[in-house]
Amino acid sequence: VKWSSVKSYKDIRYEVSGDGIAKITIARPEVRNAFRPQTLFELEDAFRLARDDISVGVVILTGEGPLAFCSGGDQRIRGDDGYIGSDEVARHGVGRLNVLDLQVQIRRLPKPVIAMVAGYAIGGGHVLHLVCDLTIAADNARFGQTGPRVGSFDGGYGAGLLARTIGLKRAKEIWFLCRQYDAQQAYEWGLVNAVVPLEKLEEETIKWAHEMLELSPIALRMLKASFNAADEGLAGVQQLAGDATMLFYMSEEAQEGRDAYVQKRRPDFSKFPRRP
Ligand code: 2NE
Repeated sequence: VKWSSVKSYKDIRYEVSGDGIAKITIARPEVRNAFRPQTLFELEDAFRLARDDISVGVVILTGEGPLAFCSGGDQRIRGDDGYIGSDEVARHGVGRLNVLDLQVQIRRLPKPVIAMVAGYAIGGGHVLHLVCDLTIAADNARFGQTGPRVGSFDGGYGAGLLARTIGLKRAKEIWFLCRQYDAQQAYEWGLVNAVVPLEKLEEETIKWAHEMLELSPIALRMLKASFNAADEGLAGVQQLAGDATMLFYMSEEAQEGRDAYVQKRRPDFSKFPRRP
């Protein structure tokens, strides 16, 4: 695949393949791709572009270099109330935990998101791969949470979704002991979908993306929303109901309602069956 850059950022790269794949790369390898508020604002922007681009069907989230996917929040700029940005968008000196907004955005994005993990997926970086729909890991990948060691925790998706993914006992082990686990262990636990040699990581991830690109976009969209719905409560119902509205808008029956309003006449729904 020959990637083309769509927009330039400071902390990330956003590229597209030209055949339906968007790739978003966290590019702070000097800190194992730890994120700061700026990184997260940029990631949110790139995911928004990927969502709005109707030629994009699958999004890959990854980290630069073979050493890390992401090592979580940048501890060097962690203030007393969150992570403090120094750049234009976030220089108010107020701490943020805006990775939580990104997690919601990835879950909500109506296209499959694949985490492509080489090296460490640790702390908030581990939760980022967790909220992606699929994870393809290189054989050098290492997974774990560090919260209780560095004075932090993610009790949202970080705890609850982890427990749903690999079971309560294992999720508690990961959080309570702060150990690291290799790719094979993660595979055996169902935390990742496949483990491949590092040099084959992108090739294999693209293969998975291409397989999904051959399938119905609306069926994939509905499945993603359905898998998430129960865990999201009313927000999950809202997303599914929104998709139902979208599909209804595409029907003659809904269009009759719109046309009647615009033409200032009574709608005639008589030809539409009361389905059993
Ligand atoms: C990721 C890990 C295991 C890598 O170890 P290693 O030995 O390969 O590299 P090293 O030497 O530790 O790291 C290389 C450089 O990257 C920096 C290091 O400080 C080091 O810098 P220099 O000494 O070269 O100057 N670096 C790595 N991770 C960083 C980070 N997160 N923040 C700032 N600098 C970082 C190892 O580096 C590691 O364990 N890193 C820390 C992982 C961690 O605890 N992350 C935060 C968890 S809390 C969180 O993410 C969070 C949350 O819980 C809730 C909401 C939001 C965020």
